[in-house]
Formats: sequence, C-alpha cells, structure tokens
Amino acid sequence: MPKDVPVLPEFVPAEITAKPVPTFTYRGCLKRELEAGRLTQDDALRMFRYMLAIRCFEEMIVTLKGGRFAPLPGLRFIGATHLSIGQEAVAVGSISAIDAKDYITSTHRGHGHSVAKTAFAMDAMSDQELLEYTGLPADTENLRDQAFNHHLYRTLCELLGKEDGYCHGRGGGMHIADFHTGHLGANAIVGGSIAIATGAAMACQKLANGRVVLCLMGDGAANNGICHEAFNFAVQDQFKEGCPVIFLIENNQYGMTGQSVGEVTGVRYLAQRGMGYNEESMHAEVVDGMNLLAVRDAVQRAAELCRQGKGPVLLECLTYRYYGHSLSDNRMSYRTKEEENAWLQKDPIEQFQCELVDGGVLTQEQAAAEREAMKQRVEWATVAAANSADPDIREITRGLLAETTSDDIPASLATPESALLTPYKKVKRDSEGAVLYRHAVAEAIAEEMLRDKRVILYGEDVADYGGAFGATRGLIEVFGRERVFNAPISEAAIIGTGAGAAMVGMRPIVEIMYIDFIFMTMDQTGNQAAKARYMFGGKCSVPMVIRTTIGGGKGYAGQHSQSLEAVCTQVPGLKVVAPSTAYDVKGLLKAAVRDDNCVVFIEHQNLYTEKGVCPEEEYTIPLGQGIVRREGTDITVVAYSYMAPVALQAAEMVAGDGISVEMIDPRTLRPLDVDLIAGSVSKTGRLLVVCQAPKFGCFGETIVYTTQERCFSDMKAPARIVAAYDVPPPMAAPLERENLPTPEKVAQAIRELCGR
Ligand SMILES: Cc1ncc(C[n+]2csc(CCOP(=O)(O)OP(=O)(O)O)c2C)c(N)n1
Ligand SMILES: [Mg+2]
Repeated sequence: MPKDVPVLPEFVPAEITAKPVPTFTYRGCLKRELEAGRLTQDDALRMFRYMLAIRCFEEMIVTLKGGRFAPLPGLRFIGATHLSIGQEAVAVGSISAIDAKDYITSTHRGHGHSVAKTAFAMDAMSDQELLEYTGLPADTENLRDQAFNHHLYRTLCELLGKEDGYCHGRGGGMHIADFHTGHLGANAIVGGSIAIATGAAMACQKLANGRVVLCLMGDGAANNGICHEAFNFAVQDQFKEGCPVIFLIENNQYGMTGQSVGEVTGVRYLAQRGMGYNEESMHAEVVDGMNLLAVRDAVQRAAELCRQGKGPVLLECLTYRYYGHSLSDNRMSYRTKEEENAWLQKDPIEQFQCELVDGGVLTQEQAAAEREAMKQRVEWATVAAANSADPDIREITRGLLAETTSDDIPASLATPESALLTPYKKVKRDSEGAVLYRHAVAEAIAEEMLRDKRVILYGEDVADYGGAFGATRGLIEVFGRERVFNAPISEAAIIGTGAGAAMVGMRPIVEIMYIDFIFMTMDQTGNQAAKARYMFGGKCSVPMVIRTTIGGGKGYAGQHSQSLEAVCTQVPGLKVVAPSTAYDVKGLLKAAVRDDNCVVFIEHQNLYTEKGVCPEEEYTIPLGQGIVRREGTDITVVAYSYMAPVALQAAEMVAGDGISVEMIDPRTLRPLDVDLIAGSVSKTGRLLVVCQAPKFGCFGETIVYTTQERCFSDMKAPARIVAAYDVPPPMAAPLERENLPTPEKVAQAIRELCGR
C-alpha cells in the first residue's frame, strides 16, 4: 500500500516556526474556583488532606529511618527513601484533575502518587465497591475514613515489605502499583515507565475507552533515551486520533545531584523540547508546581485535549524536593540554604492552607487540627503495618507467571467480517499440505487477529513491506493500519509500549527485526515487561509476544547474526520459544499470543523459506512441551531452532556407524521440558546439546545443568555442547563456517561421546 503522504522534492525558502510554549499562565485562586463552581469546598478539603497525608507519610519514613518512632522502638526502615516532601502539589493537583478510571505511571519518588491515585479512586467508588475493594467489614462505621486509613496501611505495608502491601512486599516503595485503581506502577528505572504510559495510552485510544494516561516522570528521566523514543512514538501522525497521554515532568531541579538548568541540559525549560516533536509543540506548558490549583488546571486542560483526540501533552511542573535525593544524600554538598529557603517560602501546603482560609473553607485552627489528625492516622497505619504479617517465604515464586490464557474468550471479541479490508484467505498448501515457515507465521498471526480483536501487530517495517523477512506480508491488506502498523525505529519503545498496552487489556505482537537489537531494549524487556507481574504482586499480566529472529551463515557478521536467546532465558518472568518447523511455528505462535505472559518468540531467518506440513485447521501447541523428533538408544541430542535440522542430519550420518540417536527439540526454552530431556538421558546415558550461540553461558549450558541435576547417576559420560566460538559472529565466509555448528561437527561429537 503506498503511503498517504507522498514525499516530493519541494525546497521552499522559509523559516521553521514552532507553537510557543506558555509559562506560568494560571491566574486563579481557590476563592474564584469555588465561586465559579469549578471546585467544591469538599474537593478543596480533600485535596488539602491528601497533601497532608503525603507529607505525614514521608515524614514518618524520616522518623523510621532514624529508628526514632517511639511506638516501634526496634524498627529501622530498610529500603529506598526517595521522599517527595515539597512536591505534594504535583501529585495531588495532577491526580485530582483526571478521572478515577484514568491511569497513571509513576517513579521511584512515587509514594505521593500512590497515596493520591488510590485515594481519589476510592472517592469515586460506591460504598459497596469500597467494601469489596478494601475488604473491610460491611458494618464499618465511617467507612470512607476507615477506607482511607486502610489505604495508608496497605501503602505502608508495601514499604515495609509486608504481605498486606499492595504488591505483597514483592515491590516495595520503588515498585508500588495498584492496578485496581489505575496505578500502573512506580518504576525504579529512571524513565522506565515513559513508554509503558505511551503504550497504555495507545491502547486506550484503540479500545476507545475514553481514558487518559498521566505519565509522572522526573526531570532526570527527560534526558534518558527512552523519553525520546516514547515522545516520538506518542506523536506519530499515523495515530490519527492522537495518543491520550500526558507527560508530566515533575521538575524538582535535580536528578540525583545533577542539576537540570545550567548543568546537565541545554535548555531553560524541558517543556521546550515539545517543539521538536510535532506541530503543536506537544501542547507543552510550564506550570508552577508548588501551586496545587495551577497544576490541577493544567492537567485538566491536558486531559481534555487528550479526550478530544489531540494528545499527547507535555507539562513541566517546577517544584523542589526539600530533602536530598534520598536520606543518605548530603544535599548541602550541591545546593545552598538560600536556595532551599526560597522554595520553602513557596511551600505547597502552606500556600493552599492560606487559600483555604481565604476561601472560608477552614480556619487556621481547623487547619492545624487537620494536620494533627493526619499525623495520627499515619502513626496508626505505621504501627498496624509494622505489626502485620511478613510474606510467607514458601511463596517466594508466587506471582511470577500468569497461569491463565485467553483460550476461552467470548465470541464477541472476534473481529467482525465487516472490519476486514479484504477477506482473509488461508495460505495455499502444496500437494503434501506444506507451507513455508514464514507463511505459517503470517497464518498464525492472522488467525489470532481474527479470533481476538485485542491482538495488534507492530514493529519496524511489518506493515506494507511485511517485515524484513516477509513473515507478516499480506496482513495489513486484511486488517488495515489500525491493527498492523510500522513502528518508528525505536526498539525500546516498541517493547515498552507493547508492555503498557498489554497491561491495560490489549494483546500486542511486536517485532524486533533481529535479536541483536534486543540489547537496545533490555530495560523494557528485562526490567519492565518481564518483571512487572512479580514486582506488582502478581496483580497484572503482560500478554505480549515479542517476535524476533536469529540468523547466521549469511555473512551479516557481529550485529546481525547472533543467537541471544540466553539473554532472554536468564530473565525470570519471560517465556522463550524457538520453533524449528512450520507446524510448530504456527501452533506455538498461536499459543504464545493466547498466553497471559510476555513471550519472546524466536524465529530463525534460515528457516523462513523451509517448507513443512501445516494443517489449515485450528491447533495450538502448549508452551513448555518438547518433542522427540527421532527415537534412539545410544545418545540424546538436544537442539532447537535451526540447530534441530542440523542435529537430525548428524543423526542420519552417525546411523551408518551404528549409533542410535534420540533427538529432542525442546521448542520452548523457558519453561524447559526438563522431564522429556532427563527421561531420555536416563535411557540413553549420554547428552549432547547443539547451540548456535557462543559456548560460554549459552542456553545449552542450562540444558546440560538442569538435566544432569536430574539424572547424573544414569549418565555414562559427561554431557557435551557443540556451540559457536566465544567470539562475535565473524563475516568472512570461512570464519563464519568455522564458527557455526554443522552436521559434520555434531556427528563428530556424537561419535566421540559414544566412544567411536
Ligand atoms: C536508568 C537509571 N539510571 C540511574 C538510576 C539511579 N537514580 C535513581 S533516581 C535518579 C535521579 C532521577 O532524577 P529525576 O528523574 O529527576 O527524578 P527525581 O529523583 O528528581 O525525582 C538516579 C540517577 C536509576 N535508578 N535508573
Ligand atoms: Mg528530578
């Protein structure tokens, strides 16, 4: 399909201009907001209380860190202490301005975001919903007050690593999340959630659920590569309805100690950067982040733009953290008392208290009583949390992987025929019923997209071109650009947005053209997509398939021929699949799409043009089940992906020497079918693993170790691995030939192991 916009050689002299970025435009005050009916006294009081809650919460951590909380004399807080005292107006102002159903992503300095998000979400619940959500008894008096106390308790439990914590103590303060109330997670990787927020927003737009995503991020995060990738991803012209994400830079002037202005950036305001991304300068604005009402006003307008299909929006809220980066930081080594005092004069809570008094909502005495009451609530919650149960150590693995799939979904989720641009036709079989491996890939994707409209496909060049290897050719003609689209060359954002979209209800298939580029994504793959479920206490699923390819033998050398599967199998939380036949690639890919976990699906470039029998009928192959490709009695040879046919050829070669090879293709690397392999090795007494990766640390080592652990006493010889040299893949044909396992090399190893 040709592109919508032709690119012609038009060279017109002119100047590039950008939409200006307004700064500090808010001129309102509480009194006027109340008079205009934009706020009620009750709203104002609640916002004041939530700011107080955040401050008291953070002050309690200071006390606990010093071991000075009298009711708990032995308790010393362990874990990170990134406090947001001074920044309360940003958390409360911004979250008060979005709907309870909207999402947020947060940062390592996110206690305030967590306190505010769930508090506002609880305010929007009915009594019945609140009872169900909190688990409080039905006859609870002052339910709303008690529910808020309960929320403080659960937040403190998470910080103290307790079972009652929002993430059951798996995440702690830096990875707190509450998916039930739209909190998609704090993130201890600076910038780690910017693409997740973008993907969640893309999903909201595609699911047409009217929600927006508020991405809270630091000024330091704005300098991380993923920020650029995510900003560009969000502004793409092809998202015609806009991407409803508000990037809110909570600029507290410093990273850890590096200062944004005058040191580690070249701009006065980070919001200026919006000018580089689209014609609207991302609707960027600079906001007084010490003024709750200014933040609220800006975020309300931003959310409105997002809901009108005009997102994304970039807001920079200027604020200040009164403490250091953490409690171990000597902040006076990089800033002055004068600077701190200047910001203290702008204290968000003091400012808002004055507004409350001016607006007739509270008297000074009542405000003081509110402060004392909140302090006591936090103290109560702290004692209760400290005395609550630790997680059970026998349940250390709980929550890592989802046990569920989307096998049984209602027919209403199927793609209606009317939504297809052209009717879908199955791949033509040859007289034996065989198709190319790459056609089996496309067929699996098409079938799953038909079956479930939440499945989308994107990656570099996957649309019109069909991917670098033609494996997705033809899909855009059927499903259109809404569901099959080219991504920018932003590998990290491809995975990060996929993870975000998956967290809020889509089932993305994303493509990383060569596995070599997975290194570009390792935070998003290894720290985000893989870990989210466990860190967040088993409360979210990331049903995403990362399709990628391995290769070798084509002279593409060090950065386009690697076999990096072990980089992925090392990370708990990922499933890894590496099929070797057309039949398997279809059945396994369909199962991977339905799996509720993040699956790295490794296709082999050399196999794309191999044919194999592949029924048109519906079938899936369960992840984690290997297959015996050839039965034998003398030795077990384990090989996957392209090494499987290599090993089978070797088995043929040694058959002439009277050696009977049992060849196993595990198909899924994680979880590995150890039962099948160990059962075979118990029978044959010998194990050889063939791997295309460099030998040291290759996945073959894992196969060897886990097998020997099971059946060492049955083994007649030490296990062996035939793998590549411990070098990056070389280009020169003789070197590359020497580097890769061949049937001859495998046959030789088999003979040696069998003493022939
Ligand atoms: C990718 C990454 N690099 C470095 C760190 C260490 N680190 C933790 S917080 C932080 C500062 C982040 O600054 P900013 O984004 O402005 O957030 P703030 O701490 O000011 O809230 C750094 C460098 C990290 N956690 N992740
Ligand atoms: Mg900062």
